[in-house]
Amino acid sequence: MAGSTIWFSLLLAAASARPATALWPWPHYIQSSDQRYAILPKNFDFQYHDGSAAQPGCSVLDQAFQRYRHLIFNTASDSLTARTGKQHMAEKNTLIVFVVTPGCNQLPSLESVENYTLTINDEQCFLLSETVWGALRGLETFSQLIWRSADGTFFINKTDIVDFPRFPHRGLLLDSSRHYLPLSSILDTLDVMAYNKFNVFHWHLVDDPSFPYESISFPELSRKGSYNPATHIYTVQDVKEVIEYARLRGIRVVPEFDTPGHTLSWGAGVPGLLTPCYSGSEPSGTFGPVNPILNSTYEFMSTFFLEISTVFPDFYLHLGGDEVDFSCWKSNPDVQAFMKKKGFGEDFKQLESFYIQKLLNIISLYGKGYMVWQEVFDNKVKLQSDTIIHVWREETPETYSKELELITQAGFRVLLSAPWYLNRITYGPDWKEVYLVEPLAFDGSPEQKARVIGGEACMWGEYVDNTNLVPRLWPRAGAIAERLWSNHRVTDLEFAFKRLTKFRCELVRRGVQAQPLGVGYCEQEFE
Ligand code: CP6
Repeated sequence: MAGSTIWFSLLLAAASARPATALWPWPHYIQSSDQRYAILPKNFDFQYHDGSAAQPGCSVLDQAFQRYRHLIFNTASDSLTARTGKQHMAEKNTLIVFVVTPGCNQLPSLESVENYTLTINDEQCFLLSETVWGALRGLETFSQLIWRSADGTFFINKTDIVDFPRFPHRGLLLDSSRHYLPLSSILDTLDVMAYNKFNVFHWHLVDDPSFPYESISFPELSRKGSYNPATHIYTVQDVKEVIEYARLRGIRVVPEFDTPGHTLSWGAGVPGLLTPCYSGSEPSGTFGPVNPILNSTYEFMSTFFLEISTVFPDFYLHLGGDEVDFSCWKSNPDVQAFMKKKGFGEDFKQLESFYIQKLLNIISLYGKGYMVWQEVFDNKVKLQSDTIIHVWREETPETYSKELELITQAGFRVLLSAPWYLNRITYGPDWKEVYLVEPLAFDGSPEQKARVIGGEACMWGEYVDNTNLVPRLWPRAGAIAERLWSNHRVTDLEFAFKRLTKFRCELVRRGVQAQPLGVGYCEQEFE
């Protein structure tokens, strides 16, 4: 009895000498040992290997080195000169970075390779990657490997990591229409996305309640459609700032301009764009979806999306296409006459398809790819083969799995969001449910499974603004980030809980107001 108690205490002592490796998301291959190396902040440096394709002047990595130096060493309270006495200790004071292919000034894309290896041993402290994007992922992992002993010394253990993403599209949707989100909170979110290895910012910019995007071609859209055209808008300059800030963190920006539904806010700035609804034989004064029967609608869309195609450099635009309410179209006699002429009968899905078809043809002319919500597929719109279908309808795991099966069977690539609504909250550890989602748990061939390119965590904005965005996002979005990055076998809830709890404390240390996962406290206390 006494013997086992002593043994247990020894175990604890050994464990406290080195905190268990707590990475988030968990890497694909890792081997680490108790062999440790001290790091002296004032001597520490990142360096490009002589043979690296990226060299000083590479904006993506030069700036990442500065950010990570700050994140790792700039702890709030104490100085960086905590100890310099024990010089006999093995030290690691340079991380050598080797990038194989150039591309510092490019944008990340769906095809970007994000693999990296980290090697920390007696001989070297080395980060190797194919691309600068992989180097960014490796730098984040490196920053999470460093820990501090009780006397404040920084350490890193002997470690080998080989890592790469499971899915190439790991997104987060923010909704800046239901509530305007200040530019600074979008930029802050991009920082935390990078800590979680998310790589796509899906910007649901506009919707029914407000149109905050300041268009160059149609300035009336935000002048009439934003909550406040002086303060609650994003100028093209703001958008460019978001895109560059994201690029420097290896994050793509995919804007969504959702039509023909969810467009009430477009109406004030573009007279004639929306369908007038009727009550009986008279216009009721209210408006429905975009009017699909007028040439002027398509002329507007051509000009508007030409602008969007140039302002947003990503290959993909998200064109929406969800939740179109047919009642207004039904009420309108001109729409009824158009339906008759086209032979659509009473099938308004055909009218919706007619609109989407024409819109997609316009976008294709601009050399862009597109993503659409699942209804566009469900309604049998003819789609370019590189279209990405976004599964959002919640219902049950059975229904979204069936949807994944059907979409991949038809040969399309697909993104999953249905189980991943962060705007929904419940009392208790609700990260577990989103964590345990398995995107490939549907019936289908290996070729079908390969068409699942990833997923997105969604933060719809009806009940979310700048006051509650951050704690509602983090660390819960992290659970989805790990599902999209790590091996499918990384599903142990106890292991995840320990690491996510520590990662959440690390987020707090980095200045993110991430909410707690449960009862407890953070080792490095905060104000
Ligand atoms: N806004 C838009 C939304 C939603 C969608 N589109 C939505 C509705 C209900 C849930 C989740 C999302 N708020 N434009 C659907 C994609 Cl539960």
